[in-house]
Amino acid sequence: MQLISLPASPYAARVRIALRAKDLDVEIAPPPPSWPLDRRFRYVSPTGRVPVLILDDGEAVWESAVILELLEELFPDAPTLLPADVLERARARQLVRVADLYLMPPMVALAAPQDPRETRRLVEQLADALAMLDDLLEDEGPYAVGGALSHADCALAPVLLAARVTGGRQDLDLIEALPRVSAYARSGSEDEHVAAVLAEMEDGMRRLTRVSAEPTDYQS
Ligand SMILES: N[C@@H](CCC(=O)N[C@@H](CS)C(=O)NCC(=O)O)C(=O)O
Repeated sequence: MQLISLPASPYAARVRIALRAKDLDVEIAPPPPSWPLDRRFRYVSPTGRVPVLILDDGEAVWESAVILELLEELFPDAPTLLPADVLERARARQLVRVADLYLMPPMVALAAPQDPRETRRLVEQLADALAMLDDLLEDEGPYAVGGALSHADCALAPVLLAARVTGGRQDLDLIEALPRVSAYARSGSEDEHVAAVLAEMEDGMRRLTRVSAEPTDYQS
């Protein structure tokens, strides 16, 4: 199998945490240089986005939450990342939805230049979503649901790293004042798989910052 992934992508990071936790042998590859417009890449990823999981028979599966679920079903003998209790399972899936529907959209929008009013609106939207997460998390860390690594942690740990970086770009700490979110973000890296992938993300983000700070031909 192959995972088309970028180190800094929170969506790809959640799948990489799951692959490590399940100890699955998967080649990690970047998208082609001309993505997301590359026609062959669109063939495996109709949305032009990463991550994409390419199975050994060439079948491509995209959408990170779907890939997480597929890994559970394809590899039933690997450690599960869904709690045994049916309600806890629902809660883990709910937290993945919170990441996708409420936390990621304002961060994705803030990654592009916005006018100051729109920036303020998006930062408020992100702060509201983080406050909601603070109410949803349990007091005991380092895992969000059921005392073990689950899809919820695969999704939330990378998103909270992205939220810290997004806030930092606005000279704001959006996490520190939220007791459960900040405790969870701190203790997340107690899990070796989460810690390894967060380190890859930080490295990827540092490289992106360096590339965007390098003078282009017309600047030099
Ligand atoms: N809903 C998708 C979102 C994936 C996504 O937006 N990935 C970003 C990287 S973080 C991407 O590929 N962006 C490229 C683009 O938007 O053109 C998923 O969960 O897999």
